[in-house]
Amino acid sequence: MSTLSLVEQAKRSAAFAAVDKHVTPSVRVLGVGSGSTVVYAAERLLELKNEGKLHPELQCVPTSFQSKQLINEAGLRAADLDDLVDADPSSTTYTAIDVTIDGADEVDAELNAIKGGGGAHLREKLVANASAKLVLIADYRKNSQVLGQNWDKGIPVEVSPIAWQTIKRQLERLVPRSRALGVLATSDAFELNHPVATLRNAVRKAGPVVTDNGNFILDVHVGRIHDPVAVEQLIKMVPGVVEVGVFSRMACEAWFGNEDGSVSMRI
Ligand code: ABF
Repeated sequence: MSTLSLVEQAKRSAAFAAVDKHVTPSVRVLGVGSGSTVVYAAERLLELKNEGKLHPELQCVPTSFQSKQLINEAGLRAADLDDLVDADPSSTTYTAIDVTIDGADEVDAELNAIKGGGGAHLREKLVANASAKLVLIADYRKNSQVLGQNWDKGIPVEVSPIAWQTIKRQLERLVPRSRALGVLATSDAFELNHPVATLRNAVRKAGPVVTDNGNFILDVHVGRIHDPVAVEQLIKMVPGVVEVGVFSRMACEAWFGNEDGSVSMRI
């Protein structure tokens, strides 16, 4: 009988199913995401490694310090994205990674995702964008029809600390700012005409969370997101925004562990 809670068992089921399907002996470069669900993916990778079922030259690209730690603990070889991208100068593709497996805070019916609850979405998006396939893994709490339906902590937005309050103000006036710029900014893209942006503070220490890259995180509450592509672009356009935790049209598949122990896959 599993001693894991329902949620943890769901994470584990989704992670194992996705790794078993995608990390075959032919995969030479694997992106490894961040978060607690990916911990189970790393557990399965170690099992497959011990069973001799991974490519002998498998290289793993981390998306955070935590991710690098998971790769090391699984006895796998970590690789830097920039070293891989120039490995074959004659290559005509921009994808250096065969497949990336990563978690998510929420996934909608079209596989758009909110990511960055852990503050690693800049490297996660760089790795995802350099991947031929992005496969998301999550428990049933992340399985939504529309973004914002279940995730109530806002869109993680990594911003430069040098003018974070100016950036905050502009993010809270996305609609009027976009109209002033003549940019198609329908508030139909999201629910709130005036989003609320909150500086993510460190839980124990006083003061803001500082990302691996030395930036701050603003969590931007826009309500339900009906047009993830537009929302991602509108936020990314604000000067000083480094990266947005909306991953629109990037994932090719999502695996959800369900409350009843089953696993669902969305393509
Ligand atoms: C990372 O892990 C982040 O993009 C995302 O916010 C988080 C999901 O965490 P968990 O797997 O612990 O729910 O993928």
